[in-house]
Formats: sequence, C-alpha cells, structure tokens
Amino acid sequence: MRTSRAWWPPAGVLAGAGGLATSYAVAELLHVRDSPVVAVAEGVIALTPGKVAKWAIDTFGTDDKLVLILGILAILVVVFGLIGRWAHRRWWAAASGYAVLAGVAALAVLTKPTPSLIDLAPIVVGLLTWLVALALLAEWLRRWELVEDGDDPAAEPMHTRRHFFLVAGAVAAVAAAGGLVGRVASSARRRAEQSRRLLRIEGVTAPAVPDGVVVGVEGVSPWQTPNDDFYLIDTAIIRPTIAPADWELRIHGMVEREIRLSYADLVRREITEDWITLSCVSNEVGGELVGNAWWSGVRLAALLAEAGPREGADAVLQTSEDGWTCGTPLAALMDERNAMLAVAMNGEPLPIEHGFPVRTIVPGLYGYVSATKWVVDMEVTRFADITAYWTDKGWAEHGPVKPASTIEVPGDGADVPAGELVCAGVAWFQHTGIAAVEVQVDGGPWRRASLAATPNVDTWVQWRAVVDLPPGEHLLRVRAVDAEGRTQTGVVADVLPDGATGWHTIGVTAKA
Ligand SMILES: Nc1nc2c(c(=O)[nH]1)N[C@H]1C(S)=C(S)[C@@H](COP(=O)(O)O)O[C@H]1N2
Ligand SMILES: [Mo]
Repeated sequence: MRTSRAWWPPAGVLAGAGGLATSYAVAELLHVRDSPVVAVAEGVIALTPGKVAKWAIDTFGTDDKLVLILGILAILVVVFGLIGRWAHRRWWAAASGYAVLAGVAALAVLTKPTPSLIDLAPIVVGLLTWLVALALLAEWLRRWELVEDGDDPAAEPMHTRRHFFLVAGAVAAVAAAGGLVGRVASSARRRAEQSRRLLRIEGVTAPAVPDGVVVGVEGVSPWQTPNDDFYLIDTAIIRPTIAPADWELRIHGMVEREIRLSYADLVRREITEDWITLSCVSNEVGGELVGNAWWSGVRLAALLAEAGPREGADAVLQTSEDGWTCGTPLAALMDERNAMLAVAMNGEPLPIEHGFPVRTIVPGLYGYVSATKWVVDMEVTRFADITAYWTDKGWAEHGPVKPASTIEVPGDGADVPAGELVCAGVAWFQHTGIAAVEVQVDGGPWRRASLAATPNVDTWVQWRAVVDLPPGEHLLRVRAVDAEGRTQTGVVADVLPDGATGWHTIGVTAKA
C-alpha cells in the first residue's frame, strides 16, 4: 500500500461509507421513516419470490433481515471499491455508479406507500457526500501519482501523501459523526415513540362524535379530523422528540409564584376535554388548513391563577422546545373558554408531530398566536415588552380567528346535472359560533342553508343547501352569519397580516 494506485478502491469505500452515514443521519433527524439502505432492504423483501424467502427464513431464522442488510452492505462495499477504481481513470463512470445507487434507493423509497418528497432528502445528501468526498480523495491521489511518476518535481512526496491521508481522515470523521448523529437521533425518537405508545392518561376518553353533527353529503370533510389527516404547520426542521419523563413546563415572569410542572404533575390534575376546531392564519379562503379534534388536557385558567399574574400583565410568551415563540393574550388563557395544555388528540397521546407530549390549544385564536406544540415555557408578560416568531415577520400581534365558510360539494370547476343540486360544506368561527350559512347563485338572492348540530361554539359546523341550476355555467358563493348576527364580510383580504377574508366562490357547469 505504498503506492497511490493501491489506494483508489479504499478511497471509494471510504467515500461510500461517508455518504451512507450522512444519509442515515439526515433520515433520522428528519424522521424519514426508513433510511435508504433499509428502504432498499424492504424493497428486496417485497420483490423476493416466496420460495427464496422461505429458504432465507429457514436458514437464518429471525436474523433473516439482519443478514439481508449485512448482505446489502457487503455488496455496497464491493461496488464502492469498484467506483473508487473507476474514479482513477474515468470519473464519469464513478459518478454514474453513485447515481445508479442513489436511483435504486430513490426507487425503493418512492414505491413505498404514501411516499413524500422529504423522503428523498437523505438520498440527495448521501449522493452529494459521495461525490464531494471522492472528488477530494481523488484529487490528492492524482497529485500523489504525479509525484511518483516524477512529473511534478516541485512537489514534496511526503507532503502529498500526508495530505491524502489527512483528507481520508476527514472523510472517516464525517462518516463517524454521521453514524453517531443518526444513532443519537434514532434513540431519542424511539424513546419518545415508545413512551408515547405505552402512555395511558387517566381521564382521557375516546372521542364519541355527537349526534346530528354531519349533514351526510359525500365529499364534505369528516366532522372529526383523524390525527393522520390533520394539517401540519410548524417551523421545526427537526421536530422535537421529548419523552414525558424529560418534559417540564416553567410558568414565570410577572407572577406571584413561579410554577415548574413535570408531566406527572400535569396529568395528575383534572383533565378537561372538548371538541375544538384549530385553524391556521395562513389558510386561504376555501383552504384546508383547518381541522377539528377531541382534545384532552389541563385547563390553563386554573394553572395561571395559581401562578398569580401581576397587575399590568396582558400576555403570555410561549416557547417551544425547538425555540419557536408566540404571544397569547392572557385574558384568552384565563377566561371561561377551554384553553388547555393538551396531552391527547382524538383520545390518543398527541402525535409527535402535533406537539407530543404537551401543546397549547386555545379556542378562538389562530394557531400562530396560541397553539404551541412541544411547549416548555410560559412567561407572563406584556405585549409591549415582547415580540414572537411570526410577529417579527410582519404578522399581527393579536390573532383572533375570523369567520370562514367553504363550499366542499360540488368541487370547483365540476360538471353537474342541471336542475336541483345539493351543495354542502363547513363553516367556523371558533368561540363565537355560527348562526347561519347562506348560499348564492350567480349574484342572486342569498338563501339560507340548513345547519347540522354542534356540541359547542368552538367547532366547525357542516351545512347543506339545495340550489336550482339551469343548464350553463354558474358561480356559487357561500357566507356565514355569526352567533352575534354579523354577516361574514365579502371584502377580500390576504392571509397576511391577520387572516384571509372574502366569500368562497366556485364555478360549476350544469349539463342538461
Ligand atoms: N412549536 C411550534 N408550535 C406551533 C407552530 C410552530 O411552528 N412551532 N406553528 C403554529 C401554527 S402557525 C399552527 S396553525 C398550529 C398548527 O398545529 P398542527 O400542526 O398540530 O395542526 O401550530 C402552531 N404551533
Ligand atoms: Mo398557522
């Protein structure tokens, strides 16, 4: 191994290991379900003929998957070595080798059920690591070769060799760091997921959808939004994974008594439960950033009263584990509404991406000023003294929800039979409530829709109306009347700075 020639294959293997390690780290950090190698292994399993699979299980027993992964890694070592050799004379061959490997991984990832683009991030990072690492190693091997051939009399032989080994050491360090980051992230995540699965919270009950809340028109959003379908908004690139045993909430600032609360302290308290609709300030008119769930948690009013806010305080600056902040009106957290530290969603411990183990839910406020996921700190303060994540970016300091209504059936642009047509959708104005929904055809008179039931003023309501459409193109429009008798404004406003307004309008073509 004293000549540069011998080092091309090991350089390929080293670069290969570096790419595998960074892709593993990215997969674990981003909570991508499978790292590329595991995805390929699962792809191989899916493609394996039954006979071969049976032979593998008979031969290797329950270790069959481990054997498969080790087999894939062994093949990769050989391929990486070859790629290193190719890099000596034909860089394009080496680069294509990596591209083919990345392509196989991408295929394995994208053919899994419900693939998403983020699942490709580990593969892209791995491919880039391969190319950069091999390019650096190849550069110094080439210089070393020049020195050996005596083509570069100016160069110092020892120096060039040493430099190659330095680069190799750096690539090895990247590989080790990637592996370590991946391990740490995966064990933190597994710990949080495991504790979540084992959690039984006394006082948390399963949701029972109340009578009469659905209008029974196909195509309308389910009244209860399942956790898996609930919209997701957050700024966390790496979502926090907090085991309940590691969670603590500090309530401090302008209070008589600072409170520190462990998870056990929290769930020992009385559990409150309610149907509450959560919506995002970024939801466009007719948009889908809204969901309705059965939330279980601990009332904030009682907790804050124990802390004892001082005269002059009007805000609570909430901070999440990942450093996101929002300012919430103290009054909204302490009045009669069911503002809570939620621990369960639809009868299950909060999903990790929805804020496990504890998040805030405040009926009547947009999420960006209230619904802190992974909440760990609440500072009682004054709006005049604080700024928060979104208010720093030009969004309004106060974010009370605005009334909204949407037509879900028929869909925009649909062809419908002429004559009587059933329309339906949802409307919401959390913590004030909806008194009526009205529908209009082609700018004509507004007609009242019929409303389904609601258990409280904090949830959305489903509506249904029958309109009569002659053949041709038509515009359908919807608006709500709130429980205080105000009609939803038709003035069009953008989502920035404090939520969209305007009447949801769709076009349909009635066919004779
Ligand atoms: N930690 C944290 N909490 C957060 C956010 C965030 O970016 N980080 N986004 C907020 C916004 S803008 C909304 S609309 C809701 C969305 O909650 P969901 O993702 O559970 O639907 O969470 C809020 N809580
Ligand atoms: Mo939001």
